[in-house]
Amino acid sequence: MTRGKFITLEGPEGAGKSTQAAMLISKLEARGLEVLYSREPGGTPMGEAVRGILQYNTAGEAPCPESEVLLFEASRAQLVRHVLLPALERGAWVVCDRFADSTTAYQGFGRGFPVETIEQLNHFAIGPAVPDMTLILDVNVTLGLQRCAKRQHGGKAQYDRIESEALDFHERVRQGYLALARLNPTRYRVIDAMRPADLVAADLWQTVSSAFFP
Ligand code: T5A
Repeated sequence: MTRGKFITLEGPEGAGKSTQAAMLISKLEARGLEVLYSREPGGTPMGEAVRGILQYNTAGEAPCPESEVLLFEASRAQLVRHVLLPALERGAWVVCDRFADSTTAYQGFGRGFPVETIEQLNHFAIGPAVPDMTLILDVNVTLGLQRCAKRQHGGKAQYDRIESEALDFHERVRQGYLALARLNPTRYRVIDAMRPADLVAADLWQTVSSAFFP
């Protein structure tokens, strides 16, 4: 059985990753492929519990920055072993809404942990589940946060723990993604996500189809 392809969607808050994941999956399924959607943090019972701790302090306290890194990695390790690798090995394609590059961007570039340390932890957590393609949906941080606010609370901003970080944190995250893309243009593709969703989807499909269905 040929291993399926693994595509990850990344980007700052409100870039439109979930919206684009749904549109991409429809197009892949229309080609007769089995496609699995997953998201991070989450995607397993343990990962969803960790998501609550990370976003909404459901353990009753906020994780310290070091715990935050390790909780993201723990959620990821579980998702990889219990869901992603079995799917890829049976030939399914996987579209994941955030993955290891989020930890590099948010905890590395955003929080300021050494990027090499984060990449070692990512490597330990993901093992052989290296994405075949990572689509970075690039959006201006102010526009992205405005989109999140509208979606969640009818225009009234009320953000989760990480969305509530200062604008300069989110700007470092955005610039971190763009730096990753410059270092490895083979795996990463940057898509301008500041346009209407259907234009972003068309660009994204052109990128995916020209790589995998030439
Ligand atoms: N995190 C995560 C880390 O710090 N480290 C890690 O290792 C990992 C894995 C996850 C949080 O955890 C952090 C990053 C995050 O802060 P989450 O709830 O999963 O949080 O949130 P995000 O992945 O950030 O998703 P967002 O809430 O930012 O949204 P999306 O998925 O990017 O965007 P989407 O599709 O939900 O769209 C948001 C709104 O914008 C509209 C949509 O209709 C929706 O209302 N929209 C557009 N509007 C105009 N034009 C477009 N092109 C639009 N596309 C979407």
